[in-house]
Amino acid sequence: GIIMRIDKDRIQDKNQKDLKSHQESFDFLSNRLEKNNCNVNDIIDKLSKFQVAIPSWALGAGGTRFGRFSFQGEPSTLEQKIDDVGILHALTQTAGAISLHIPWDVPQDYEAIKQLAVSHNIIFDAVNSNTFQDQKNAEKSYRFGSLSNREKTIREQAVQHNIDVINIGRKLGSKSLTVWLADGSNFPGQNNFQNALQHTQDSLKNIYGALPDDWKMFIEYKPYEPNFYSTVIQDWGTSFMLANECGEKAYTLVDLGHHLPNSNIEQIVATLMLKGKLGGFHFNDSKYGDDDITVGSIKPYTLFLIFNELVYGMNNNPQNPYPAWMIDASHNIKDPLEDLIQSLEAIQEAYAKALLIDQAQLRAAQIENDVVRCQEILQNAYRTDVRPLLQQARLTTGGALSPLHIYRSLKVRENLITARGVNSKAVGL
Ligand code: AOS
Ligand code: ZN
Ligand code: ZN
Repeated sequence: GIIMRIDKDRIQDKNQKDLKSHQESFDFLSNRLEKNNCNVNDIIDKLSKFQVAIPSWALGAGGTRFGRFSFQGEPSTLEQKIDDVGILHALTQTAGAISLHIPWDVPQDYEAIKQLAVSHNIIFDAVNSNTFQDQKNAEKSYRFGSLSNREKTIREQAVQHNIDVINIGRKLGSKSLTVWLADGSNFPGQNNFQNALQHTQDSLKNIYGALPDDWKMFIEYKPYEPNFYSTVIQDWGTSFMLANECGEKAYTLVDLGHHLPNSNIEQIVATLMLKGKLGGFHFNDSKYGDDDITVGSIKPYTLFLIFNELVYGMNNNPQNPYPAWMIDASHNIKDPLEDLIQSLEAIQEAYAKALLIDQAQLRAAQIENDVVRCQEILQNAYRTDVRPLLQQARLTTGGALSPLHIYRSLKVRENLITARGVNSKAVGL
């Protein structure tokens, strides 16, 4: 088929027009920051190295149980999904990985898929298992749960699926498995909480037993949905406990949308990093629940506070591995690629602002119990417009000064529609 690609020359060409005004704002900002003892080169370097995986399921339009409006030109094959991530990465230089979902994304030809990814300079991040849907030809149904099910044969089928997913990931060069378990109950009395948890523990241990030595297992938690009375792995404490029981290659995964309103997510991050158990991270934003809307569109200050803890942890917690970053969002009405560009920008922005915080000064103010100064230090960083730093990072890596503008001016979506047709449909959703 037609492969959609944006090469670096084209991006550089497009950058020309904004180069002078970028240089002015970058010089102004970096002068000011250097005066405040900020190492601007170090920040630029960190921003350009920060890579966020794109999940294969975020490239088509999402929906709700009331329906889904597909977006024209959305990818309908794994190859097309990889091409889409390639476009995002070319423009932003921040999306250097794709996260696959099995069985939605089972490759036909592994070598061809790997080569395609290499050609876009992207790697395969965590592979995700799916025991929340009944698959075609499946012997047993997950209607009443999978890893937690009362029935042993159903648990075994779910464990085997996870092992199959590991084996698919191995062939692609993935190094981690994410388990998001939808199991739970819809009504009080439906389940025995203790049995469900015990079965889940045993099932996870069986999966863990099949994990290669250089792999990690991420255990994602979520308080509700699709089950509306209880979820077996409802919170970080349950996930943390299960990960500890499994062993040192098992970690907790934090998805920003998986907390009850007003939870202190930044404190959860700090606790997990102290204990060396924060393995993965799913970015999104929400107003009510697991809304999965564009990162930074509702609570950018919270995102900044979370990044403050992440930066602290990355600097001070050698016991915690470098976390796996992923966007886990759903785009019901926007062009998914435009939404992902906005999300990547919001992530980099929060990260850059967190890097501006003078940790030594903050520590000093904390020791003096100067609460006002503590707040000032955080908010001075937060109120800085760091966008020229993001642009500079993209410029040095060959990305776009303004990814969204270039995306539109190159008519990427129009080209995708021409190549794939108006009625192309994302699979699996
Ligand atoms: C579900 O709410 C979780 O966020 C999962 O991480 C993810 O969205 C799912 O695995 C995709 O089907
Ligand atoms: Zn998630
Ligand atoms: Zn979610």
